[in-house]
This record gives sequence, C-alpha cells and structure tokens, in this order.
Amino acid sequence: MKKAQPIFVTQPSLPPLEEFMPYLEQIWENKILTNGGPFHQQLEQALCDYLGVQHIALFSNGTLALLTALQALRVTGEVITTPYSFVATSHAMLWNSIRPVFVDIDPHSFNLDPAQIEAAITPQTTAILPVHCYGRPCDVEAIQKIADNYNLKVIYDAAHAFGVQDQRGSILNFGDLSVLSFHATKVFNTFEGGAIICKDAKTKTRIDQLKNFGFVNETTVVAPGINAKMSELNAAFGLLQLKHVDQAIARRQEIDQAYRSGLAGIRGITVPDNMPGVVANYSYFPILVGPEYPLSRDALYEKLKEQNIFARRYFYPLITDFPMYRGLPSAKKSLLPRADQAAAEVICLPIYPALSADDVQRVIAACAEYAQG
Ligand code: T4K
Repeated sequence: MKKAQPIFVTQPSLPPLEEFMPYLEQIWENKILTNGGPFHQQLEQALCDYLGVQHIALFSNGTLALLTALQALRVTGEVITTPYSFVATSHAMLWNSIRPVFVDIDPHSFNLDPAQIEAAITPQTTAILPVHCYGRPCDVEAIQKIADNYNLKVIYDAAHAFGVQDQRGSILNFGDLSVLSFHATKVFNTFEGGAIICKDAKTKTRIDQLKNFGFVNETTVVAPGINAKMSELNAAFGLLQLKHVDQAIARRQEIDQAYRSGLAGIRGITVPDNMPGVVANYSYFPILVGPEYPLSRDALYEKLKEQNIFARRYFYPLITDFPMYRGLPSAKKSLLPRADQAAAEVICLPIYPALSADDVQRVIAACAEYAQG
C-alpha cells in the first residue's frame, strides 16, 4: 500500500517567493548586510507596534538572546527555572556559569508552579526564569510578587509566546525581560532569529552593546559581548512574515478547533483547555495520552510514525534527565512528579498554517483508531 504523504509536527509558513524579491533587491542596492541595517531597524519598530511592547532588540537566535538577557541583568549564582522546556532554557544558564534550580510545574498550564518557588530560594538566588510553555501564559502576577518580596529578577523565556495576550495586553510586558525565538519552527519566523523585550531605553542600549561584542562606539568596548546580531536577510524576511502572521494564526486557530472537536470523547486522550481570557497563538497542540488509552504515549508516537505522521514529544526527556543537569539536587525525579508525568504523557500533534483539513482528519483518525484497543 502506498504510504500517505508525511505530516511533520510543524512546517514554516513561507510567503510566495516573489514577495521576497523586492526585499532582496533592496539589500543588494543598500549593500548593508548586517550590523543594525535599515531592515533590522524597521523590523524592531514594526515588532514593537505589532506586539504592543516598548523596546525590542533583535538577535540571531533565541538561545543567544537568553544568554544575553542573563548578562544584561548581571544575573549570577542560582536561577529558579522549569525542567519542562527545550534544553536551551537552562543551557543559557550554564553558559553564564549560573546554577539552574529546578522547580516542578503546574499540570494545567505546564508552567513553573509559583506555589513551589519560595521553597527553592536560597541566599544565592538572583532570578527566576520561567517559560510560557506552548505559549500558555505563566501566572505572572504570583511570580512577580515572589520576585518583589525577595528582590529577584524575572526573565521570561517567551520563545513560544509570540503575540500572546491576556486582558492586560501583551504577555511579553511582564517580568524584567522576555525572550522570543523566531526559529523556523515558530509561529513567526525569520529562518533563525530571536529577540529580547525590555521596558527602558537604557536596558535596550546595554543589550544592543552585548549583542555586538560590547562595542559602544568605534573604539570603546565596555563588556565581553558576543556576536548575536540579526542579519538584514533575516530582518527583511521578518518584515514580510509580519504581513502574513495574523492570517497564519487564524488558520492555526481553525486547526486547533478541528482537533478539539475531533478528539473529544476519545478515551484516554486529554486535550488541555485553552486558557480563559488569553488571546492564544496556537503554536503547539499538546495532548495527554493517559493510562486509559490502550497504547502508551510512546507506542502511539511510534504508530503515528508508521502512518507517516511525525508528532513530537515536546518536552521529553525533561531537561533534568540530561547528563549535565542530572546530578543537581533539584533535578531529582521525586521532586518533579508533575513535570515527569507531563513528559511521559504529552504528544504535540502537527499544527501549522499549511496543514490541510484532510490531514488534520488523518491525524484525528489515527488517534481514534488505536483508541479502539
Ligand atoms: N526556549 C524554548 C522554550 C524553546 O522552545 C526554544 C527553541 C528556545 C528557547 C531556543 O530558541 P532558538 O535558539 O531555537 O531560536 C525545535 C527548534 O529547533 C527549536 O527552535 C525549538 N525551541 C524546539 C522546541 O523545536 P527540533 O529539534 O524539534 O527541530 P526539528 O529540526 O526536528 O524540526 C521539527 C520539524 O519541523 C521537522 O520534523 C520538520 C519541520 N521543519 C523544521 C525546520 C528546521 C521544517 O519543515 N523546516 C525547517 O526548516 O527543535
């Protein structure tokens, strides 16, 4: 039997190629390829307007943005974070000689549980680095309260949270800094890319210096900065993407709804509710494969693969399972039972604008087929 076309967990949205040509021609004419060129500046302004934030500094990727965010606030010692994320979240700490202290998640939001943060604070703690996992907002108020009480910085890893809002506006305005990823797999992409969002011009200047080797002017270097600048090619693509992003998110929402109705009632599969009052970006579609489902999560994952459906187990293994974190006292499995359970049960189903209605039904049918036992 002929295998059906592969369906990947995501696929980047690409506008028609001819729409990108004028941008390329402009770059060729300008002969400015990087170092804060005109497209870079335009994209920063356009993103501030689109996202409803005050200052944004573009980066070559989200990981370097995270690394730089920690340096910008001079974070040292210990930082409280989640084990349920992509490994870049805590790698950024190790690159800064910071010790991550892992705290369990809230099983409904998949985010750092504020009720457990206080117990993890020590005299060495200087910051909290939560993740808006799958674009689901953290309990930003509870986290800020703790940070204020203990004089801690808050840096949000908002890699998944492009465009997410709650009743108060952009979720990216909470904490001291928020970090975005514009990787090819994200809702808004610049091939590779990222950004730091901050609230004042002074911090933005420091961040801009840090991403440019620490240069202040031609002859003055004030910090051991890195090269994390976004090129003109990436920035131009971002400007084009921005024109299409609302449409892309709207299509994601339709897919989200189709999955919700198609998967409802399948024994053993739980679809986490969308969070009330949140304007979501539908970046991921996580489902939980519980003990009532006839197959284990991993068996379902393999069966889907046999049908050429490449779902992903974001985030399995937990960060705390990787060798460079495993030995930390806070990485003990017994301390992180909810993160452990999520890592054992979650599958993220394919979701991206070009996913056809038929393919969505193919994924639903596969999940339903194995539910029969
Ligand atoms: N913090 C968090 C919470 C993050 O999730 C991430 C990144 C970061 C920080 C760091 O940001 P960056 O430094 O990456 O900007 C992907 C991404 O590489 C990574 O950006 C992302 N998180 C993570 C959750 O997912 P993989 O290993 O799953 O990617 P990959 O290459 O297997 O791609 C998944 C599927 O997407 C492929 O099966 C096919 C499709 N695909 C992928 C690419 C790259 C395409 O169709 N075209 C493409 O160009 O990590």
